[in-house]
Amino acid sequence: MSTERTLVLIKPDGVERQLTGTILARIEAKGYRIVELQQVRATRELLEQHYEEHVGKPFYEPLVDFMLSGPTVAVVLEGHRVIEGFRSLAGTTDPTSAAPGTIRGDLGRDWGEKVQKNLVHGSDSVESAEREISIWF
Ligand code: DAT
Ligand code: MG
Repeated sequence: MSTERTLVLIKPDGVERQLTGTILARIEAKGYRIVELQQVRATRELLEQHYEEHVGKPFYEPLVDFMLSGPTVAVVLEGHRVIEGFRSLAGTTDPTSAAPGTIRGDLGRDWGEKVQKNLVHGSDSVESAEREISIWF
């Protein structure tokens, strides 16, 4: 039984740069099913729950301010090993070193600011996925 669900966010940089369709097309082309999708304005409270593991880190406040800067598209995906699979499609956290062929590697921009504008979020485990889906939906 390896059909999983994961939470994907298209972050404000992705929405602002009108890459929502491009990113969703890559996800669908891989064969993952979109089971929920909504564009939302996150609140500070929601982000504090979502990023609870990062509260107190030096990049936390700039990260939250960035996530408050515009709408986010929240998506629930379903598919075979989709948690690992989406993170593989997304590429590593830092867009400068993310591999070509990945969303972050091909499209992400690190402007040298405090927060990397790395376009997407993907849950990193079954437990995080369940927790994050319940926060956003
Ligand atoms: P990921 O989004 O790849 O799961 P993460 O959970 O470690 O990465 O961090 C969450 C977000 O915080 C990440 O997408 C961008 C930002 N971030 C992480 N590490 C950072 C750092 N060292 N400097 C600036 N921003 C960082
Ligand atoms: Mg993470």
